[in-house]
Amino acid sequence: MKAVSILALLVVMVCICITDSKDIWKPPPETTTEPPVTQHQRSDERKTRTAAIGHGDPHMMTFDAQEYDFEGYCSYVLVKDCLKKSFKIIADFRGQYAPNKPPTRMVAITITGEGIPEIRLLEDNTYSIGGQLHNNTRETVNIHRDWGFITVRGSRPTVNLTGLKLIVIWNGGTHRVRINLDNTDMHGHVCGLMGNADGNPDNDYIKPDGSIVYDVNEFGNSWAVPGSCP
Ligand SMILES: *[C@@H]1O[C@H](CO)[C@@H](O)[C@H](O)[C@H]1NC(C)=O
Ligand SMILES: *[C@@H]1O[C@H](CO)[C@@H](O)[C@H](O)[C@H]1NC(C)=O
Ligand SMILES: [Ca+2]
Repeated sequence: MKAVSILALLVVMVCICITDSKDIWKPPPETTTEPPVTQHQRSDERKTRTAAIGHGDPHMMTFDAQEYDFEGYCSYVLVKDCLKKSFKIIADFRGQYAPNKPPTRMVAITITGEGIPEIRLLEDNTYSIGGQLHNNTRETVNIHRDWGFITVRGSRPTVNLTGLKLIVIWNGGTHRVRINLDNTDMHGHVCGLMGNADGNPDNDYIKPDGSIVYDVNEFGNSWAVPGSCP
């Protein structure tokens, strides 16, 4: 009789112990499983996030989502192929009331590339290809051979450079440019005000000489096109 109750008590105690140990064995909040999840998310973002945006007086967001304001008055390299130099996108920054007085904003975009005639997107949303102005055109215009085409959507010219997998959407009215770089081979090999598109926002302030700086004005000024300042 006594032996049975002791056995029963033991069984109950063992059960409590197992239940307790299960409760205690919840992983603590900061375990080693968390950092890999974050890294995984970041590499997913690298694959999907390919857009850089500049708008207003100018607020910039790089391909890697680094945000900053840069009040310049010259023309600046927004993005270019740093490796093979296959293309370059330049923005003209100008003061609203005087060429070199605040507030400043982007007033024109110039796209150049190997074998591509120069494309200019202007403040009134007209554009030119190789110097030929297209004013108030609604139809899709092909860019020389099969480099791509320009369509006007809701008055905003959209440049689709199909070979380079590069899309530039411009709205002169809001001084807004959006650049989509869908060519993953280019990621990490571009440079300019929109950063290097390698997935890391912390290394985007890279000057043309390859050095990383922390001062936005030093970074911005380093990308001025020589001779373009008013
Ligand atoms: C486009 O045409 C409008 C009038 O139709 C004119 O006011 C404007 O200046 C033209 N744009 C350019 C860049 O020539
Ligand atoms: C750009 O052109 C390519 C090829 O025609 C097409 O697949 C893609 O959807 C276009 N992108 C945009 C944003 O128009
Ligand atoms: Ca980066």
